[in-house]
Order: sequence, then structure tokens, then C-alpha cells
Amino acid sequence: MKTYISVLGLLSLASTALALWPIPRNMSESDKVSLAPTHITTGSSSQGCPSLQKLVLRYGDLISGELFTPPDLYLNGTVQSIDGSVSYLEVNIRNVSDFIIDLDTDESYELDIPVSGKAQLNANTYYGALRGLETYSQLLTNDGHGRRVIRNTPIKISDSPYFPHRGILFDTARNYYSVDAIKHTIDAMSYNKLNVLHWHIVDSQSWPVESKLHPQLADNGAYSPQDRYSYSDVKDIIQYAKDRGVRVIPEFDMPGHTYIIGKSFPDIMSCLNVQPKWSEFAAEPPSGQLDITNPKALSLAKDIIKEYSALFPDSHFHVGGDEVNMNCWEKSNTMQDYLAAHSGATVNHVLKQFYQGIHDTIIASGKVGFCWEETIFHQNFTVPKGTAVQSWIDSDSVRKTVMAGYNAIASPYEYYYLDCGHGGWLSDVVGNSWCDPYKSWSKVYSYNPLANITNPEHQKRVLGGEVALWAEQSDEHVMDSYLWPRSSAHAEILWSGPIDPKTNKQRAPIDAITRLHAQRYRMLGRGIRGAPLQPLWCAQNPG
Ligand code: CP6
Repeated sequence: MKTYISVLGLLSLASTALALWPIPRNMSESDKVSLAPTHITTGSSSQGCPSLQKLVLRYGDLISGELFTPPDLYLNGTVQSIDGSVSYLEVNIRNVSDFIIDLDTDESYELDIPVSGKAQLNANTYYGALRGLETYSQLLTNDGHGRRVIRNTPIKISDSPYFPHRGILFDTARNYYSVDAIKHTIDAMSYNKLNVLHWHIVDSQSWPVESKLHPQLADNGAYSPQDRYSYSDVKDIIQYAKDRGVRVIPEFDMPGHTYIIGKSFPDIMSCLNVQPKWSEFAAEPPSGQLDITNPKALSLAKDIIKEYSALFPDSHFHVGGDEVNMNCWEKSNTMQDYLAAHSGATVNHVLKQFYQGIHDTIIASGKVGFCWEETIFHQNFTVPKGTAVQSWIDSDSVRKTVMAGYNAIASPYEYYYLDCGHGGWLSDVVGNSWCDPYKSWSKVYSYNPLANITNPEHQKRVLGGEVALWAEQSDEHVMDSYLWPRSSAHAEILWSGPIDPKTNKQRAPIDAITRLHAQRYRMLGRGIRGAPLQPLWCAQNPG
């Protein structure tokens, strides 16, 4: 208890009255308190922009429906006198026609809050305005008497993300998530300025997404006729996400993790559903991989890429490539026959040809490839330049990826795997070393995607990272408390950067907990049921 109390002593020193999350990159503040308006308008240059009008209405509603009291101010933060009154917030964007959301979207904004008079939010794009409105919403708090105020005025903020790719991996194959659950998570992402939903949409256990080219994939592959995403569901989710500054990148994992395809196309599969020793053939049951010697398997893979790269507009298309099991192919008759007929060939050689076909199709479909790190490290396949390689196994593989000339997305399982370590899935009985232990928010916060990468050219290739909500042990009933506030921790490192400019050292959880605590309560108020970080007492009794 003693150490607990001394930790709290530090907290009070670190706390700031402004409960912003993630913390802006550049901010100056003073000591006045201003009455805050909920009224938001757009300047004349931006009035012909219906999306911006809609956005301003949405944030106007959000702000007027909330009167937030950060927990550390509940007992100690009552405002005695008010110094001024902000009349309204005017939003302007310089480029009203730029609605593309991608890796290079400009999300920067400037926010200027005087003690009295008009507040201004300026941005180059819709997405910058969106980020700035979120920050504005977070500045408004209860003064202790039920009035909405902004503390620490005048405030000037100039903000932009440190990393362009700030994501959450969402697995809808192990357990199904409803469209509403996905939208709920997109809302929560926008409250944290996260901008990529990596939709791990299919896997061995189920194929929930409609296919127009091969309808049997979902007919035979969804858990039930209800547990499906139609084309219009997918389009609805993509539009909802786009409005909230979130890209939707689909993953169609292959050639491993594909047992479910065998329900419709058993002839193009290897090691399909081997019992009981599935573990010799797959990372988890049921076993089954595309038969890479079979031209029909490659042709189905190409169909999948062509069909879904048209449905999902994002520039990037993820084709998996993780956890392929070489034994599955080595033991297969078709592979034995193939190797006998092609002297000098190896399984790895066949796999490389398969990858070549896949990555050629991605390029031909006008997309940038995205794949798991095993593709380049275990199979030594040379992916096309520009491909984003997602690392998860080794926290040094981000460095190795950028050294090899590729773009990197960091998802180290030791820090970023969120459905792990809470004793589900018989982990205490069978052992589940990959997944244990549970990753605390401070563990997530302590990861630096740029660790040991010093060359600025190499640093630029680290596009960002994704925390992963695998779904073997999660579904929509628990997702909020698995995702939040740990994904908020990730969001701050990626938006604000891993280095704290005040100390020039890596950001420390101790300097963040008061704000993160507030963010968790703010999100509760907005319907996102994140896990508690500490007793409320701690926030109310700093020092
Ligand atoms: N599914 C797929 C998974 C995992 C991966 N790929 C995974 C591996 C280890 C842990 C958690 C998840 N469930 N398709 C690895 C990228 Cl601990």
C-alpha cells in the first residue's frame, strides 16, 4: 500500500487539468477559464461541403449531449471565477474536395481558443477537421457547477499524427461480430484518433462475408445464415468508417488458415481436418491449407483478390501468409507427385510460385500488398517494393523489415495481442505460452515501434502499428473491455509519438495515467465500456 501511495504522489505532479487523449504534438496553454459554446459553424470557404456540415452537426450533438468531469477534478477542480466566454467555434478546411482517406491523408489541424470571442479550427482536409473536433470536444469540461467550460485558456494547438498507420486488427472469423459492434468500435477508434481497421474477415473457422463470385464460400462457411456480412453491410461499414477517419483494410489470409474453403472446394486443399494430431499440421484446429501445387487453388486465390479488391476501396490489400505449415504440404500426395515430376523443386519453391501469383494479382488489381512477416522471413519470398509487412513474432522484426527495404507495421504479440492471457481457451490446462500473460495498458504503452532504428530513411518506413483483437477468446460482448483503454495507450504512442518532448525520453505510463483515466471515463460517457484502470479514489485523491 505504501508504494501505491507514493506512486499516487507522483501522479499529482504529472497531472494536467487538460484531459486530452492522445496528447497534441504542440500545445500552449495559460491559466484562464472560459465558458464554452456547443455551437459550431463552418467558415464561408467550407460551406459548400456537405460532409463537413454533417461532421459539424455530429460533433455539435456529441458536445451538447455531454458534460464531462474528469475524475481528478471531481472533488478538487471546482472553478471559482470565469474569465471569459468563447462565442462559437468556426471550422475551416482549405481543401474541400479532398476526401480520400489513405496512408498519406493530411490529418493535421490547428485549434485556437481565446479567453473570449470566436474559437477557430483550421485544417487542410476533412480528416484534419475531424481530428480537431475530437480535440475540441475533449477540452470541454464541467466547471463543478454544471457549466461547460474550457480550462487553461487561451490555448493554441497545432497537431498532426506521428505515424500514418494507427490501427486495430479485428478478427470476425473465430467469433462473429455484428455490424453494430464493428461500428461501435469505429466510434471508439475515432475518439482516440485511430485510423485503420484491419479486418481479419475470414479464417479457418468461418467465412462470414458474402461472395458473389463463389457464393458457396459464405453459404458453407458462415457460422449461421445470420452470422454474415452482405456486400451492403460491408459498404455500410466502410462508409461509416470513412466518415470517422478510419480506413478499412481487408485481410484474406492464405494459403494457411483456410480450412473453411475446403467446405466448398475440398479438392484444392491439403491436410484437410487431420484428426486428432491437428497440431502437426496447423497452428490451431481445424487443419487445412490451400494445395499450392494445384493451379485451381491459385486461381481461387486470384478470384478472391479480384473480387474483394473491388469491394474494399482501400489502397492496401492484406493476403496473410502467416503460420503456414510446411509439414502439411510435405506429407501430401499431390506435393510428393509434384516434386517427383519436377526434379530439383522443393516445397518452398512451390510456395514462392504461389506467392508470386498472389502478389502479381494484387498489383494487377491496382492495390498495394500487405502481408505477415513470415512471407519474407520464413519463406524468404521477395515481395514487391512498397508492400507493407506486418510483424508480430519478434520485436526486432520491424527493424529487419525496414532494413530489407520494405514498409513495416508493428504488431508484436508480446505487447499488442489483446485477447490473450485471461485464462480463456483452457490456457491454464493445456498451456498457451504465446498468449500469456495478459498485456497491461502500460505494457502496450511501453512499446516503441522505432526501437533500435536510427537511420531516418529506415524510420520513415515504419508506417505505424496495430493492436490485435484476435477472436478465439473474444466476441462483441467483451470487446469493449478487451480493447479499451489498452488501444487508447497504443493510440497515443502512434499519434503523439513514442518520445515525450518534455523529457526527450520514451513516454512513461506514470505521466499518462491521469489523462488515460479521464479518457476511459469520457469513453464510458460515450457508451464505450472500457476496463477500469484503478480505484476512482486514486484519481480523486492525487497526492
Ligand atoms: N490467427 C492468425 C491467429 C494468430 C495469427 N494469425 C495468432 C498467433 C499467436 C497469438 C495470437 C494470434 N490467431 N491468422 C498470427 C499472426 Cl498469441
